[in-house]
Amino acid sequence: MKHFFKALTVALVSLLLMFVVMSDAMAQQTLASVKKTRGLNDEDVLAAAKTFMPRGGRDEYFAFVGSGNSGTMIVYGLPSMRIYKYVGVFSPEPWQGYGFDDESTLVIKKGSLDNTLLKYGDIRFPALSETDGKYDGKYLFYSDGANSRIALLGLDDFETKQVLMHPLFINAYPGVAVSQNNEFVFQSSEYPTPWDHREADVATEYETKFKSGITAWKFEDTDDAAGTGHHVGRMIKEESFTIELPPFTLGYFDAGRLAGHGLLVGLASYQNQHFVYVYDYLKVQTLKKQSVNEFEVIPFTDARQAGVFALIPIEQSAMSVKVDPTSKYFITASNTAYVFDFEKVKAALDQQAFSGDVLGVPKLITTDLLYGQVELGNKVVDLAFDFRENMVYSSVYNDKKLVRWNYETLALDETFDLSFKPGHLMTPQGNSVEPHSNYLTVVDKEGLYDNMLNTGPTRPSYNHLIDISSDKMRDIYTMTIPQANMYGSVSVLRTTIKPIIRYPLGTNTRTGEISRFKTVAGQEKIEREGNRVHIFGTLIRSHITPEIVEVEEGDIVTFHLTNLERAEDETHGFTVSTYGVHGSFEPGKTASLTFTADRSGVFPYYCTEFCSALHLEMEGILLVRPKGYVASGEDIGEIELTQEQLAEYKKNYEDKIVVINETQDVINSVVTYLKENDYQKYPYVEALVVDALDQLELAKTSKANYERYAAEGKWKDAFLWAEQYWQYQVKTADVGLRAKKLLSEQISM
Ligand SMILES: [Cu+2]
Repeated sequence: MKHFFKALTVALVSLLLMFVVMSDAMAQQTLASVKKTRGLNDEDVLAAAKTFMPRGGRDEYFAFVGSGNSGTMIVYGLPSMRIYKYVGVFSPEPWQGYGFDDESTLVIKKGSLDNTLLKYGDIRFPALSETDGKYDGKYLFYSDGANSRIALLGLDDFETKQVLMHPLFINAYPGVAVSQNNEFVFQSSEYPTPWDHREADVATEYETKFKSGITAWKFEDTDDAAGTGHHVGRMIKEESFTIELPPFTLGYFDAGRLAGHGLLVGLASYQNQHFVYVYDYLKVQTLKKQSVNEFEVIPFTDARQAGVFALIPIEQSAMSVKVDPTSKYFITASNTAYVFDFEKVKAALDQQAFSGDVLGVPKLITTDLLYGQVELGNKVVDLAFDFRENMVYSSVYNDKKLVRWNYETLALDETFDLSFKPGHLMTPQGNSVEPHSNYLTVVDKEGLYDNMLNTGPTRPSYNHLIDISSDKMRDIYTMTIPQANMYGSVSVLRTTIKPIIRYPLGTNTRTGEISRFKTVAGQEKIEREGNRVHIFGTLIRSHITPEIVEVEEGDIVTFHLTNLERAEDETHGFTVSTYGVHGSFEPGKTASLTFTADRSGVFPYYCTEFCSALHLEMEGILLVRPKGYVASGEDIGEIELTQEQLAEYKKNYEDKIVVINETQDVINSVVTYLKENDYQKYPYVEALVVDALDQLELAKTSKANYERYAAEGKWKDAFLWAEQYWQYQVKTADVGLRAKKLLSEQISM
């Protein structure tokens, strides 16, 4: 500990010296001089100013993107384009312990065929949950094309809650769509195969045994019974159903909203013939279902007779098809963009106005349904909608340009030349009934830049931020997306998402329920039954309890750990050295780590998060005794301290008490200020104060302990508990000062 303070003093002194030397040079810097030295023009500086986040400013939007085959979700912010988090979805992610603790491992394994822990995915186009066609900020859905899985994430804590493997499809399209009140989450196959792992001959049985299909996963947003604010919705496999289709290759799809509710539109192709399909998923529910591999299926023959699925032939292949925010139209991303009239399509499908068929699927007459068409260029990739009346952006890959056009007047508005070939597009809230029109993100598939570091043969994906707030588009930022082959993003206003700060104590975060392994302070214990050992432990600055665990070689051991913290961002990690045992514990979380102690020896365990200045003291020892080991010698009992050691602990204790009193003065002055200025009137300030006082409440036990040990002359224990008490005080003071600053800002506004 002494070393720590000595090092701190040295560091502070050198920092001061450095400042004295540097401040002279820094004083001469001006905006003009920096522009000159770095070779920036006005346009560069303007772009930087548009994306820079000053203190106290938060990004306007959350954005989410699937990271291709790494199977994780990336959270970034607009307009700063800063990456905030990687979240494991289809593959394990060590930082948050996803696929490492028992609870999250179960989530991944449940979504596999044979209880294996799949380690990658293929995720491209996520969808946000909706209420009346507006993003509600509660859930996010992903499809894994490679392994035919679907996943659900809760946006209250940014954790994956559910992964399901498709019981029929061998391969899935790596995108999803939701109906306007999340009644269904849609997933389709991409490449045709026989279903359910059956065999068939490609040459002779392709048309009879190979299939495609579309699944409507029933989603239920169950009430949060515990009242924790935790979103506990789930997809219900038993109430989901699949429409069976002939062997079409299926592509991008989107769900109609408002007047278009009940129809799904998507891309289909067969032997170089291209189509937009329309699927009435409401009407299909009245048909009789068969059970295939314990999953409800509507046979194609029944679906055909009922006329619930039809094809609209298009002359060119398209990369996507999207429903406009008003649901009056759906538009293809193709060199000639086809704008279809939703009402006409609905009526034609209802009246079964068919003409011919492909593989038995009826065709509608394209010209009867077309509102209009617009020539956009060579290799159109994607579309994104704008809030301004009927505006849409298209990316034209080979022409290196973006085209803004009006899909009602069918007139081109503005073309923006790019320095790269553009891929997928996103406008904030763009795939909902209320898109915004300040930013557009454009994925860059080329990534050869003279202003980026060369990271070897594989480069990151690049995502450009285009300012579309005025008539003239401007490319204002290029972010690098590591660990990802990037496709589509979705983005929602920051204020729509309401993230939690802490879980109710003892929460199994994957189910939202209180874990039966929840352990509170003072209740820590080790239970043994035969070779099964359960450790019920707690984590809090700066202790892991218990500190010593003894087991025998061959025992099956589970650490059930609860993070007792209530403070903001006070996560603890836990790892047992060289044993491959690891977990992450957010405030209030309980998770379990099970392993077989198959190697004898001494294995330190410790906290892997830098959680406080005393973080390194969060440690303990796992002792794995060799099988049949019998302890020899006497129990030596507690080691006695020498008089000198005792005197040093007493001195340390007394010094700590001085610091504690000083810290208390700070807390008192803050509390006085807050009370005098009616902090309760400001909800965010009040939340901080509650957090701060919560810390002090937890500190009471530590105070009682150090006072008791001091009275008994046990100076080592007294010092350690005083240290613990001070940790709480510091956190209280820190949160209190933030509350004070915020309150003074609110008052002066
Ligand atoms: Cu820690």
